[in-house]
Amino acid sequence: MQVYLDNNATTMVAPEVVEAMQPFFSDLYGNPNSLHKFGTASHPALSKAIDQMYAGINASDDDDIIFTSCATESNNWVLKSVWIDKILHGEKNHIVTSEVEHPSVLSTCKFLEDQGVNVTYLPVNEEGIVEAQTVKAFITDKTALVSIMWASNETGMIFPIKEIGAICKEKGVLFHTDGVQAVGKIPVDLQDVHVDFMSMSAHKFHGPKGIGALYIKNSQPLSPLLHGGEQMGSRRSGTLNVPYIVGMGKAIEMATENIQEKMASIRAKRDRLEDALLELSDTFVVGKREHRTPNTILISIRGVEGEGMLWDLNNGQIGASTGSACASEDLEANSVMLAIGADNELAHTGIRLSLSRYTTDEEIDYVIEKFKGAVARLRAISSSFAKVQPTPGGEAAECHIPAHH
Ligand code: C6P
Repeated sequence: MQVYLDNNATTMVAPEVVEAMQPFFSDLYGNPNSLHKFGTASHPALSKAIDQMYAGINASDDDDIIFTSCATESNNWVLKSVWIDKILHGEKNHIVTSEVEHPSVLSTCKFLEDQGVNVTYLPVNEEGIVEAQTVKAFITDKTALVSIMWASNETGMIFPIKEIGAICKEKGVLFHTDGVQAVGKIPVDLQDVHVDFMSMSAHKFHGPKGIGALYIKNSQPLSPLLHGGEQMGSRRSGTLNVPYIVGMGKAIEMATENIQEKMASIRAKRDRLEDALLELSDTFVVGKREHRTPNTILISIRGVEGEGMLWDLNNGQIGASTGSACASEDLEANSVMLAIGADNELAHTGIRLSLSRYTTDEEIDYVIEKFKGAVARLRAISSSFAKVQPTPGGEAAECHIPAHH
């Protein structure tokens, strides 16, 4: 058996999505901006995909949804263009974000700091989220933009986006949310929540890699990041990636249809896995499970180095991660665990397990067995665990950083 539990890094493309994309590679391959029939042949499928996107996040007809190459592009676009529009050519000089954003937000903010922008990186609480009142406290009359993720890729924690959106609206500050780990996993209703810009990525909800989108409320102005032709109303130039757009539309439709049932089924498997792993002594999971996306666990096992654990799991045909895939080569401690106050040693033990709607009960049984075996093996050879005498009966906790021994 092999089990893929790294669905926050990327997901399998759903077979129905592959099927929907197929005709647009070698059959209906015209450029949709060409006037001949080869070009116009893809228009119905493009319109359908756009409709599926609007329905998937409950956007209104007045809003824009612009396709991009990935969420990294969408995040860069918002941050850099708000800088150009409101800071270089405006009166503002401040951006508010959090310490736990994805690198595509944090690195862009560092770049903007180098350009002279004042950036505030908000701290998180012990569950790893930014509280709405913290956002409120740091907004000034110089703030151009607040950028806070909807759900964390590392912990699955869901941020209070509705409250933060209301605060930004009240204060007249633009609000961007990185919706990558929320869309397709939990209900995202942009009629209910005030958001000016939201980034999305198809490969997180069983669509293809290399296609993302940016939602823009009321089609409001935002300088383009890519200048060129007149595609997407000149908002984002570049020939439309028809098969991938069609795939993203199909994928969001499938992910959001009966989402409550899908969530309940994934959550039941996730909770069973989590309960079993928390039977191990000296383990803890970041964030209360009812505050998380239903598919994610960030678990820490004292005395078990994350990389060693990944190696053992990999040998057991299980794919997991120590955190964000794009930061996994640097062997640094998990940054979200550090942000919530874990000590350096503990922050090196984080393992992210992320399920999908394709994860089966048999796979969960298999992972429980292999995981427990790996922990026993690694603890037996762990010098740091030998030094720490585990409490009799162990300490297992959700959302609580055990005191440093
Ligand atoms: N996170 C992870 O392992 P792209 O691939 O550019 O479409 O998406 C980037 C991105 C942006 N925001 C969030 C919250 C994300 O989780 C990701 C991708 C992966 O956590 C790969 S680093």
